[in-house]
This record gives sequence, C-alpha cells and structure tokens, in this order.
Amino acid sequence: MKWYTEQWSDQCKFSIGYNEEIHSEQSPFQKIDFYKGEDFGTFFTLDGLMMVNEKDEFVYHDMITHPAFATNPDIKKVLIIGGGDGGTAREVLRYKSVEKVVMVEIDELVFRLCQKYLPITAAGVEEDPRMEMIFDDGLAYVQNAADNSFDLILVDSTDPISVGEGLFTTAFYKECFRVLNEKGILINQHESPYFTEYAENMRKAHKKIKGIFPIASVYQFHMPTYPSGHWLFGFASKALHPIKDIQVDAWDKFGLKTKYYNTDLHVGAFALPTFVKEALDRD
Ligand code: AAT
Repeated sequence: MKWYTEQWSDQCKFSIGYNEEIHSEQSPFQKIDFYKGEDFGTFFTLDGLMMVNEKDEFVYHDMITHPAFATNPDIKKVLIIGGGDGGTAREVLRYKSVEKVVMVEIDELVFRLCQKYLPITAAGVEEDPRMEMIFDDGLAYVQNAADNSFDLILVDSTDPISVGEGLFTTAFYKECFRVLNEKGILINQHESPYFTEYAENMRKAHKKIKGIFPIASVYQFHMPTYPSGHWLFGFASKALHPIKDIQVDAWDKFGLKTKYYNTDLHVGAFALPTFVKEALDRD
C-alpha cells in the first residue's frame, strides 16, 4: 500500500492509503490524479487536493443539493457551476420536477475521467435529456446569462486558488443575484472554519454574499476527507429563509431516499458553533 498525503495546515497532514494510482494527467487547468484504495474506494485529486471519493461523496452531494429543494420544492431550472464529477447533477436530476439543468465545468477532462473511473457520480448524467453541459469558466457563463433565468445556482467549485478563484469574488456573487429569479437560491462553496487559511476564505465569502443577498446564512456538515472534516456551504436567497420557509411535507413527498440528508438535519445544520458565528460576524 502507498499513501496519498495532502497538507491541511502548516503542521497538519492528512493521508489515505491506496493500492494503485490509476491515472495522472495535467489538463490545461490543473493536475488530475485518480487513485484506487480499499477504505475510500476510487478517489481523485485536483492540484493535490481531495475532490471526491466513493466513501463520503454522498455527504457532500446530499448537502449541496437537498436543503435548497426543501426550502423551495418548486425549483425547475438549476445552474451548477463546477461539479465536474457529476455528483451534484446526479442528485439534482433525482427531482422529476426539475425541467432543466445547466452544468458549467471549466475542465472537460475532469468529467471525461470521472465517466471512466468514477461512475458512482458521473454515470447517466450526460444522457439525461434535461442536462446541458457547457465546458467553460463559470464566471464567464454567469456574466453572459439572462436576468432571472434560474431558480437555483449550486456552486460546486474547488477552493479559491487557481481556476476556482473567480467563483469567490463579489463580481461573481453579484452576477448570481442578477441571474436568479425572485425566489432564487444560491448555494456556494464556503470552505471550513477550522484552519486559519480556510477560515479566512469562509469569512471573506460570507462578508461578500451578505452585502448582496437579503438572506445569507451558512450551514455545516461532516466531510471526513476535506480539511478538518468540518465543511460549510453558504445558503443565500432573494426571499426564502432556509428554516422559516422549510417545507418538510413537500420534501417528504418527493420520496427520495438519502443517506445523509433529512429535514431534521436540515434544521440542525444551520445551528453553528459559537466560534464559527463569531468568525462570520467579524468584519
Ligand atoms: N462534487 C465535488 C467536487 C468538486 S470538484 C470542483 C470542480 O470545479 C472541478 O471539476 C473544477 O474543474 C471546477 N471548477 C473550478 N473552477 C471553475 C470555474 N471557474 N468554472 C467552472 N468550473 C470550475 C468540489 C470539491 C470541493 C473541494 C473542497 N476542498
């Protein structure tokens, strides 16, 4: 067995054992590596950071998708930015009421390799007639998209380094606001409160979003393979509040079997530890 290791902070590293590296390639955007192990199954990294593995991907993809649908069960048009492994699209497409999903991923190679090595997230996504796949920069896409054209935007991006950086800017969040309709919801990558660098990214993202959206909150979940295991998404909306407006019965009626998400957990996920609240409130 060999060890895949990534640096979580100056004095903390995280390692996963693997049996073989199944693919390694530099795309025009980033270094892509696929590994196969026993505990976490197949996993891939971008520029040496864990993106998706077969063991805990359900946590992330449940949590990026379902809280928005329980808050607005009438979502019909969805924009996914990033999400090249297909897992977010897979969860969104489970809602038969969804009419259209546009996925804008900057790196086509991520998606093609996931189709080959990670069918758990990518299989069947491209074939769904409601899907439109665009291989382009998410920031450029929203800059050119029409006003009020989506009910939901899911930003399933890498961290704010390299190609993902533009998706953490005020300019990007403003375009998302414009492109969403009057009940529109934005779920965005919100990093982690634990290690200093990630916590700074979390704080900055929240500051930008709360200056644009009337409703801007943050929710948490346990993601064992992301730095510190404590990860966050932002929930921002023009009108709907994730707790006051939750429609438990309507969501239950979808009849979706989920492994992590449920509507009790939805409410709990928005209850944040004091140190996280304080960091988010700090200017
Ligand atoms: N579903 C969880 C997987 C990811 S991958 C994030 C994807 O965002 C990658 O495929 C990357 O190519 C894509 N991406 C990055 N920047 C852009 C951009 N500007 N426009 C469109 N797509 C982009 C998320 C992992 C989260 C890791 C947290 N540590």
